Amino acid sequence: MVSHSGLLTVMERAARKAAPRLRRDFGEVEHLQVSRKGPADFVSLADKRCEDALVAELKNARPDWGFLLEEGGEIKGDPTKPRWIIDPLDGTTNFLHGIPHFAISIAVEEPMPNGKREITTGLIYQPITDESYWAERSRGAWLHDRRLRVSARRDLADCLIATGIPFLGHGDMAEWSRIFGAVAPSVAGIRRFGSAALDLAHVASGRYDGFWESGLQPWDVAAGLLLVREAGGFATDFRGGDQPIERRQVIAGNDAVHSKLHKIVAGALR
Ligand code: 2AM
Ligand code: CA
Ligand code: CA
Ligand code: CA
Repeated sequence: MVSHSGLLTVMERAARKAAPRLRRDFGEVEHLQVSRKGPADFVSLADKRCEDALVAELKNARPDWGFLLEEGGEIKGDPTKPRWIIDPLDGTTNFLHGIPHFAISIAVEEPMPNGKREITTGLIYQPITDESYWAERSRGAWLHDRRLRVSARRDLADCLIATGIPFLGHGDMAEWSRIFGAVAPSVAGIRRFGSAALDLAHVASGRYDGFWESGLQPWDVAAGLLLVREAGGFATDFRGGDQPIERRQVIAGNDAVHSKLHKIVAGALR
């Protein structure tokens, strides 16, 4: 049994405090006010309420830390301190369609002595299943008190791969189609469940053998990337580099699956 740090206790408490409201809104989704941030880019009152609840709780616990929020944007804090990167509801489209596949994602980004900022702690909490995926740098990835490990499959023909499909006005559909055309005939199956955070949590837990998607925002992937790496996996951008957040591209999996997916993706890029 492992006990996580005080910081994760703070994060999990915030997520568990925000979750009942999210569950209640999910049960009355037909009454929720929904607006559009762009074509097919929906946001509901539930996203905002959840984000507000998380911010209030986390601000209380760490008053001088800043935030990067999907809905609220940037809230500046003490630049020498860590900041929170939060997606209050990853999988809004599922949520609005009554599909119970969505999560809260909270990551901590810390300033390092070399001037860079790195993700050091992550939590992905799935309110409907009450599953809490968490990772701390060098301390592994966990589902509650169970240590997570990426899958051991090495032959693509045995692999279940997750992806995200570009949607109206977002992402490069032609590029995605070329990659899909090359991946699909080589693997056992492809899934698109609509929550990048949970996709990465499921790569970390070995349910999926691999994942690729582009056009993702920092709050979609910050916690999930740490989970995959701490579970012994690889998570890079499409060129195999260590900038999946900056380049908004993710390929993830164990070493073998990652390298095979990377080869296919590289061949499909123009
Ligand atoms: P969101 O639910 O927080 O907006 C997966 O492709 C990612 O894209 C999800 O993590 C999702 O995050 C985001 N996304 C935004 N709008 C979407 C849409 N219309 N369809 C699918 N994903 C969407
Ligand atoms: Ca959104
Ligand atoms: Ca998201
Ligand atoms: Ca969201």
